[in-house]
Amino acid sequence: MTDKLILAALSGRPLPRPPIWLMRQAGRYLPEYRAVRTDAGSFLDLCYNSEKATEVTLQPIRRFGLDAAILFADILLIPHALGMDVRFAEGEGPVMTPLRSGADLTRLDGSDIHRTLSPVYETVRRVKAALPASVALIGFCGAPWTVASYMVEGRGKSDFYELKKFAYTEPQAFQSLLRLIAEASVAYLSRQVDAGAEVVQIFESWAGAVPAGLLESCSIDPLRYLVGAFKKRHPDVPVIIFPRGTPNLDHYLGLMTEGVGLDESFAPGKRHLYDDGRICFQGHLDPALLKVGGAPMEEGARRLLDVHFRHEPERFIFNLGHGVMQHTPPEHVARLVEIVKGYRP
Ligand code: 1CP
Repeated sequence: MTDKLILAALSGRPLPRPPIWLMRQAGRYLPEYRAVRTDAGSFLDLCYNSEKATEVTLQPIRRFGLDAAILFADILLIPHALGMDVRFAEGEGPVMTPLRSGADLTRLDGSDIHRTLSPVYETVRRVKAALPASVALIGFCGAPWTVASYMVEGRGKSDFYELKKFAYTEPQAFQSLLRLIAEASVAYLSRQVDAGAEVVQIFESWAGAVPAGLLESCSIDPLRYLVGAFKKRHPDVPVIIFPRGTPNLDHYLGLMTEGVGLDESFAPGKRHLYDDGRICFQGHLDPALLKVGGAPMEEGARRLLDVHFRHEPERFIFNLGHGVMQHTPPEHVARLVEIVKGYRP
């Protein structure tokens, strides 16, 4: 039997201590990441360089002794593999020529995504071979609505007007786009699992931007399709869904299979409203507290542990509510890991 705590948490087995990993645990806040990143060329070059992507995936594991590694890649590799001209502009985030109508969808081609994505699968194989036996390997993709937001807006951090306009004015073409992303994502996750991923996380990072009128058709239904198709192929691989910022968590719980990622806006005291005794809760320390460090961070972490773990030492994975912020001191991460690993119910 495996003694990976992340897998035990997701299958509801009792835990000797809370497991921990962090979203964006690899990244610019680590000097060793910046060193590899400088040598690698563009961000996409780094994602498709199996040797370097393996190295940056492993860096936070070596430094902090986290309980899971997350594959170093990006949710925007799917648009890239579908034929979009994704680039990562320095200081600006992702940029691509946007899809603004049904007619633009002819630019996409889902017939051969693995040709582009095969280096990612090689990274998964290499990471799996190098990881300590107690550390789980997490694969991931973006949820269709979130990935579509980048493809239609053409960039990150937007007001989502173009995305919503597409969804409202050409609902059928928009459904075709969501379906194309979902099908590519199932194939992509499936290959990650074949290569060694043991858990998958689906990032609905812009769940908070879904208007109520589009919630079911554009976020919930495409996710249900994605999870259902994935589970058909890999019934035993746990799935974590991260619907960041949603005020409608109850709508998502129906399609959750093993895990839900919570963000820092979720009040821990509300757990019982959503806890059906089945789902593993993951999260949800404010990333700003990790950057602040010291007593506020330690108190924040203990408060979460007291609520989620003390009364029921199972079905909880410690994480942040979102990714590690830039300029977070690595010593704060080390201290957080120490607190979480040292916590006893
Ligand atoms: O130059 C750099 O180093 C770029 C920074 C960076 C990194 C480190 C980007 C650009 N992506 C990543 C890696 C990444 N992205 C990982 C693997 C590493 C890890 O977690 O340790 C993962 C899981 C992601 C997932 C991702 N990419 C999400 C979902 C999670 C989230 O943050 O909500 C999203 C939305 C993206 C898009 C993206 N990629 C990069 C940026 C700056 C962004 C966000 C842009 C925006 O704000 O809209």
